Amino acid sequence: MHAWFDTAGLGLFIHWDHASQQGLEISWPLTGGGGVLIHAQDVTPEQYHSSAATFDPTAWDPAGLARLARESGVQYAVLTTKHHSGFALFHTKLSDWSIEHTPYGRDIVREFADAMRAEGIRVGFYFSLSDWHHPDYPAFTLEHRPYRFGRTPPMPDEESWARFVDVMHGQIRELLTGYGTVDVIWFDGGWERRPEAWKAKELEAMIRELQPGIIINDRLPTVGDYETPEQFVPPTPPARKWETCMTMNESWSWNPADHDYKSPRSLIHTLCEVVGRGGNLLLNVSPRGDGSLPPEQVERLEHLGSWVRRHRDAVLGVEAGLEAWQHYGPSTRNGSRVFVHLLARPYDTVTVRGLKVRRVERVVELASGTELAFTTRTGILDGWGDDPDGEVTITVPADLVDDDVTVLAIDIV
Ligand code: FHN
Repeated sequence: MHAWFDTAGLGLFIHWDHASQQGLEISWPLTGGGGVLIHAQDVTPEQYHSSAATFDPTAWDPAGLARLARESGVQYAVLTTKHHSGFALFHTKLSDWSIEHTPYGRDIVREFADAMRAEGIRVGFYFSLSDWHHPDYPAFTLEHRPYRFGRTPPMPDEESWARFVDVMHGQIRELLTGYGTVDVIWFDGGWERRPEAWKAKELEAMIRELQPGIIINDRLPTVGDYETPEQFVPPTPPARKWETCMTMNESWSWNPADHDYKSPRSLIHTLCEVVGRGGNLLLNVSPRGDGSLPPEQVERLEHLGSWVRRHRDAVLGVEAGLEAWQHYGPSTRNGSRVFVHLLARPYDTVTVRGLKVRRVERVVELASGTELAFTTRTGILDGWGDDPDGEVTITVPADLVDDDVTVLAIDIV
């Protein structure tokens, strides 16, 4: 895979649509809500689509968002260029259903990509294969309710489908030719049609030709470089690279009725759990209809960022650390330095097992750089060997315990 992605650690997901003006979850309300997304509302497709006409997010501040992302440790950002609702946040010659034909008019995808790159953040495009607005898909109507996974809306006749696939491939070509280097393409919605219908292999060939360095997620059926568990940290890490995408509350896009926010601390714990198992966390934010981020989400990003700035070396640019039995909690590694993340309290000392104890050079509390006292122990007979495995017990002074997660760095020569 790509070295940068393997150890990226933290990405930012951005779910946004004109319907954010109505405070609606993205796309699902037009199908009648959804069992999976507990806060998704039920409105008619007509009502859902109506807010495209007034979309004018004058408070959208891509430079501010990119700065906040960089300050929070974000390494890549993925924007919904087009969700299942079919509305494109970019200018497309292949449809009128886009930001170009709204009061705002400017190309949000371009503004996003330019702003992220200016802050050194890699650029990712989310793109839904399913399109509940395009007549050839066909568009989702009241007759298609209730929504059934993989069965609605029904497959159209061959000609309509061929036209749709041309438009869909064409829009992806537009995204991959007009916006500079695109680091990640993040597909979604592939469950509604069979793999052959998407012409997945042809699409992959086009993508790799246009953007040879790109990473493709696993949701274009039969294609993909990495796995995307959703809203969940897998107990056993997938065999290949993976990324957990997760919302801060229970909605992907701005929903003022959803107050089910995770605490800032639990988001930091999730980041540690994910990177400790070799994954990346793609943490979602949801701009409001005017483009501004809700204060609850800014607060969480800032809190996370303040912790990441103090513990950057332990979560960014690292790989999975020790085996689960060696330490009660996540751990990461960068070369000869092992980081143990202390998520559970209380503790006076922390014991890490199965280390080459004679090679432990030093232990520091990462945020302050304070060197910590430690003792080692091996089995009596093992201790007669040259390079025995044993345990290291580290004293952690109470005043160095972090409110969220304390990290100890162990240097093993
Ligand atoms: O239906 C979407 C949902 O709205 C959201 O975009 C998530 C992000 O992974 N993906 C889909 C469900 O798997």
